[in-house]
Amino acid sequence: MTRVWLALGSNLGDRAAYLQAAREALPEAGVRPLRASRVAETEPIGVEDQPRFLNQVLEAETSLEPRPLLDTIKAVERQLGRTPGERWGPREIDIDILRYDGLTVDEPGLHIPHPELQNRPFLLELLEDVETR
Ligand code: PH2
Ligand code: MG
Ligand code: MG
Repeated sequence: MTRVWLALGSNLGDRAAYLQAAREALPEAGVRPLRASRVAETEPIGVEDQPRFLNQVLEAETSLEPRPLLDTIKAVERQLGRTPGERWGPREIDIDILRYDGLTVDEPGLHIPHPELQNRPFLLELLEDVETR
């Protein structure tokens, strides 16, 4: 089992329900949440003209390797009804890998730790918050 940290984000529809649905769908997909941060409402970063996000960080364990984990969380996003949209644009549910154990991965489409981590202070705050749970 490996310890991973995931970011959940939603800024379309019933945002809290999408976060909850993600937390509930992950175990069946082989990703078991251990601790969840508080849910934060955050100003959109990147594309600014879009609704505010709800974001949350999960600490989880999984036996999936990084690439299968990525494929799995993408499948969960689709299962929950994520519709295709522009990069950094509005989305019903986004599930990103922030950290995978202490591993660094730089492959097409798969970058760990999450390359935007240092540019999104709320993610750093939520990573700290999850430690207090
Ligand atoms: N995700 C993005 C782009 N911008 N802004 C906030 N506040 N929260 C996000 O999760 C977010 C974002 C692309 O994944
Ligand atoms: Mg994202
Ligand atoms: Mg994503």
